Formats: sequence, C-alpha cells, structure tokens
Amino acid sequence: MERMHDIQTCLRSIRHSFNPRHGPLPGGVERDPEPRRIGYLPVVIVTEPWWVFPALVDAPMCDRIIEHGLSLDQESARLRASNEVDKRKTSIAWVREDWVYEAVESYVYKANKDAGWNFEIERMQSLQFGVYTDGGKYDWHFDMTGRTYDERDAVSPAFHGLLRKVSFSLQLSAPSDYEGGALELELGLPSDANRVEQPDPSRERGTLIVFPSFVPHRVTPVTTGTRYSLVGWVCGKPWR
Ligand SMILES: O=C(O)CCC(=O)C(=O)O
Repeated sequence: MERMHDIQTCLRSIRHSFNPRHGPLPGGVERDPEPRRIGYLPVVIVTEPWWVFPALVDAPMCDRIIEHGLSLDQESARLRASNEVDKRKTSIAWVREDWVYEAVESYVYKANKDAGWNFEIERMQSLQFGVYTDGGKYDWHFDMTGRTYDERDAVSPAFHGLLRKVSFSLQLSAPSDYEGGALELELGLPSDANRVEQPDPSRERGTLIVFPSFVPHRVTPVTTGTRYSLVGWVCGKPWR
C-alpha cells in the first residue's frame, strides 16, 4: 500500500518545535528566541516510511553498547509540551566512539538507498544512548526542525548549514526486558483509519530501524523493566 506523509501534521509540530516556551531541543539545543511562522515545501512523499535491518547487531555487541552508555554521564531529557505535560522522560548520554558508529553507520546510508529515498546526506551526529524506565517515554515529535543548524545550536560547526534528514533507532534491549516502550510512526493522511504503525520487526534485539527525520514518531511509556536504545541522525544540506 502506498503511504503518504501528513505534511500538515509535520508543519504543526515544526511550528511547535520553534517555540522557546517548550524548552531546549534534544542535546541542549536552544530554540529560536522568537517563535515565528513558517511555511513548508512538500519536498518528498515516501513509499517506504521506514527501512529495517532485523537483528543486525548481535547480543554481545548490544551488551557492550549498553555497558558503555551506562558508563557515560547521563542527562535527563525532558521536553515540556504546551499543555505542560511532560513530553519526554528518558535519560540520555552522548556516544562518540568509533566502534559504535561502525556497528550502524554504513547501514543507515544503505537504508537511504535501499528504501529509495536517496536523500542527499553527508554527516552523522553524535549517537544518543537512551534509557527508558519507570514511565520513560517520548511523545509524538519530529527529529527535523524547519531550519538548518547554525551558531545558536550546540553542535559542531561542521553541522552548520545542515539539517537532519535520516533518523534511526537501534533496539538494544531484548523484548522480554520491558513492557510498553513501543517505537511507533505516524503515517498517511488524517482521513486514514490506521495511521500509527510499528515497524516490523521493531522490538527484536539488535534491530536497526531507519526512517526519514520528517516522519512523526514516539516511544510509548515503558510500564515495566528498562528499554535501551541507540538513536542517531544523519544530516544533509537543505531540501531542494
Ligand atoms: O528511543 C527510540 O527508539 C527513539 C527515540 C527518539 O524518537 C528520539 O530520540 O528522537
């Protein structure tokens, strides 16, 4: 079935993400001081909303990444939505080790080709190790904002002029380790009956799920146990 991305929903969220009342973006990125109206250009409709590599990373490697992630300084990632209900509850750490990149990076670029997106992408950001426990969640959001990175952002200057185009999540935990914590993507038009889907497989340990950064997604609350994930983004020049 051909699926279409809901640009209107995307637009609403991008507006939301510009609003400084909503606190910093992931990674401590400050929002624009002035909320502004933005327009949008429907640059792409994708027929493959995600690309999955099932059980790509073996269990010992998942354990090694978890062990490394837990050894790093953890920061609490909380975003507040306009209704003042917490939008995000996770702790995160930033991973920069080459051996972790090597486990996923080439597959993310491969997904960009195999899924037929062929986005112009050039640089992967630091990887985000996430810990979801005891109600840990991340409500609906986009990874892409409506502008490119610049000196206002807490990113290396190498990312200035670029924006996020491809997102991914590596499932580090075994499905039996937690309940809830589903990664869900929103697809289609508001008139479609079933717009929320989970990539298949999406909970299998070591599975890499790759999707365009403009696709709305969420992680539902973890009700028992702990879910670990490794998330990242590949950036490229503005859409054209
Ligand atoms: O933990 C995940 O699988 C996804 C997290 C996420 O959506 C994000 O950090 O943007």
